Amino acid sequence: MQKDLKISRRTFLAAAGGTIVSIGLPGTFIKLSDAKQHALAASARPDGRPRLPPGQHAVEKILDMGGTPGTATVANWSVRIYGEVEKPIVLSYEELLNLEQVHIVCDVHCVTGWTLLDSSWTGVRLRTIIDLVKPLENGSFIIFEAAEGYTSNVPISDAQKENVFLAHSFFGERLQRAHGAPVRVVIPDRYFYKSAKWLEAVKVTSRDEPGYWESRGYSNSADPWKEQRYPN
Ligand SMILES: Nc1nc2c(c(=O)[nH]1)N[C@H]1C(S)=C(S)[C@@H](COP(=O)(O)O)O[C@H]1N2
Ligand SMILES: [Mo]
Repeated sequence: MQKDLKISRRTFLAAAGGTIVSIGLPGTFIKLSDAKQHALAASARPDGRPRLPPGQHAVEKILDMGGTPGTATVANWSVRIYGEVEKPIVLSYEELLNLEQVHIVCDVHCVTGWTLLDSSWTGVRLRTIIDLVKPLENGSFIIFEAAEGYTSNVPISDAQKENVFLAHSFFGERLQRAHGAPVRVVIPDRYFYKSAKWLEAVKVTSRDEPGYWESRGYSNSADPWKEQRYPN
């Protein structure tokens, strides 16, 4: 544990303040205080996994990783849930707010190396929405379709986890455009490229469809604790 921390800290310091090559816009690391790094070293997740996945560095604030924003506003946004389902639906922003709301505090991990701990979100569990459309038996994958052709994909079993959700608010305020407003996906336990911003549709499919980054050299499974950054 201690040894791991030293390695990750050295890597972190080397990157601190510098520009990193990212699969979005270039970002800048903001260094956590020594006290916080220390507290981090002592902590593990309730599931026993290390708080910081291997090769990740904690940052103070969420980074804007770019991408091409959608033009939807809360007034005209909607999400279509369709594909291998019994009952396809379209939900407006208002309809989303009328579903059961959850407040989730979670860590998010960008494949470029930064981790934001204890990020606070409000939204609706994806599971709640998947239950509404009733997937058919062959509905095994979820494809997120976002503005300007961005997509990401996960097995439906991942999408149904308790901590996977569509977010409309971040730390109690409406999501900013840069971070995916009106609504984005958040999948805390996968690298952040799975968490599509500017969400437009959720498609249930029988076959997997590798998404934007998944078909450009990044891992399809994207498990940060297995350090699945590249195809495995
Ligand atoms: N629509 C869309 N969603 C996206 C992206 C994108 O380019 N377009 N980039 C992904 C990547 S690589 C990351 S790391 C996160 C970054 O989210 P953030 O900018 O809110 O930190 O969004 C993901 N979702
Ligand atoms: Mo990313």
